[in-house]
Amino acid sequence: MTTATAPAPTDTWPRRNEHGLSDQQRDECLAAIDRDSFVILPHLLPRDMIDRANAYIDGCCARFDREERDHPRYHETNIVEHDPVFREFLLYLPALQLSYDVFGPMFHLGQDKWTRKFRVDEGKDPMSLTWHSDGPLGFPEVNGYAPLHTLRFGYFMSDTTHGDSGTLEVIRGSHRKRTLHAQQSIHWQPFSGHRADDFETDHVTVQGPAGTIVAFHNGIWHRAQNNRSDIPRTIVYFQYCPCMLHPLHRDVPYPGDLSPYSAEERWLLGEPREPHRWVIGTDADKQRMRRFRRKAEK
Ligand SMILES: O=C(O)CCC(=O)C(=O)O
Repeated sequence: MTTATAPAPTDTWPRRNEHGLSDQQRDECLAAIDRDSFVILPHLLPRDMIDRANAYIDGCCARFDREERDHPRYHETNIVEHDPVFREFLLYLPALQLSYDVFGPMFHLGQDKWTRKFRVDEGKDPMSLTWHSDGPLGFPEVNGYAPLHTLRFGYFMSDTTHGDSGTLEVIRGSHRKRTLHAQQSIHWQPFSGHRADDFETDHVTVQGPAGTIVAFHNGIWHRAQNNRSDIPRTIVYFQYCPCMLHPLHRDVPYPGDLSPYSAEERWLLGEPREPHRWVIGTDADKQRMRRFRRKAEK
């Protein structure tokens, strides 16, 4: 087993979330995802975003403890609306640059969630996850593996450089192996569980300080086990996908009032529109994410 470690915080620690990737860094990240199924971004998340997200999550966990004493599950989905800091995650420039690189202008938010795991020594923490891939379920493999249809960003809100933190583990390059739970042929069969496979070769434990950002392909085999340390392990996930794909937890078209949000946020959150504009898009639609193009295209 190997360990992938994030860069240590330095003077170049970005001060603002507008700290984007250069075109060369974008190329390097895409090449790493294509080769390894994941990449650790060259930037750490700004410290103040980590602090504000953790302050919000601390408050939630305290409330869950009060409300659900028996088996509290420390997680939430659809968090953009819960605290202004999550709007900054939604628009985090490096994530949107890479999403634009992969999907072009017609992508939107596929998932937004946080999870915190406290120490659990006995039994399985309901928030720990065994080996799986993010699909696609009910969609055939293409040439033996899963095409990229979601790009996921995991933002480490806690340090995971110590052992037994319950951090993310992955199988390097597994998006090029057989998909763990996709259809194996065009003949649909009901889901019968993940395939058992080789989870030792190219097994990588992703470690890093708070602020580490990992991006990965939906086809990657990954897991996160119990936290057996005294440091709560907290992660925020934001995932992007083509607009024609339905987000995992959110209602689309957006059912509420989008007037407080910017044009980019409204697009990512699934602003109501005519059906064909979810799939093909008009010229105006394709302008919405134009800010995230490469410098060379501008
Ligand atoms: O906690 C983690 O980092 C893993 C989460 C995960 O595997 C998932 O949400 O699919």
